[in-house]
Amino acid sequence: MSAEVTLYGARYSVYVRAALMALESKGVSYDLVPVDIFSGADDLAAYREIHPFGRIPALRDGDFILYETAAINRYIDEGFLGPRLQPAETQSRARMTQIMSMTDSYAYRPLVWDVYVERVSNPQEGKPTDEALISAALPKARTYLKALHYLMGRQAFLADETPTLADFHAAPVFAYFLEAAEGRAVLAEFPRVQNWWSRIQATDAFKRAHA
Ligand SMILES: N[C@@H](CCC(=O)N[C@@H](CS)C(=O)NCC(=O)O)C(=O)O
Repeated sequence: MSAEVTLYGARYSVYVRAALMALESKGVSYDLVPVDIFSGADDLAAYREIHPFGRIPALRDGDFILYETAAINRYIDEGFLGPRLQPAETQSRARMTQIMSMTDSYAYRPLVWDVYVERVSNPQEGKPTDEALISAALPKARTYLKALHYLMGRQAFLADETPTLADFHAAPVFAYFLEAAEGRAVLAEFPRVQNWWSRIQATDAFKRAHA
């Protein structure tokens, strides 16, 4: 039986992982077509026919092509059977969108590129670490986690009592950030966020997307 949708991308990407978490949560069958955006290969020109900005992921459902992870994940939730991945209540749904946007705008670059890549990935690849980038990123990371602490309040997940698209946006960013000792130290300052991390990490969707 053929898969319901095609996802283009690579499993190392936080945004691909966010889409995989949505697909896995919903139980949608998919083919993951490998696109290694950092390979520098000439054949990426063909991928730009699908995603003109050359980022991953992109989704194909029949003739319908969609890029931008927030749009992809809303489509997966609204277009397929399975558990609801967006809060029913208007204000919670607005919080979900807010947290997704905050993660894109204020967390992805400092937590993944400035902390994880500089502290963990560059040394593994024999590249130098820019300590100034890490130092500048940590206050930004603290601001993000502090905001999550207040916005999630006493809920089990970031925008509701069950996982939503907000959790799928944030969790892959945390997975990289927490590979760095500095990331783990920042998380320890925010016990509510730390408890959320334990819960989201334990979900099958997280495990399958990060396998
Ligand atoms: N706004 C895009 C961001 C996707 C994105 O930046 N993906 C990264 C991988 S995690 C990428 O493709 N980077 C390639 C590049 O920066 O050239 C989305 O929401 O899908």
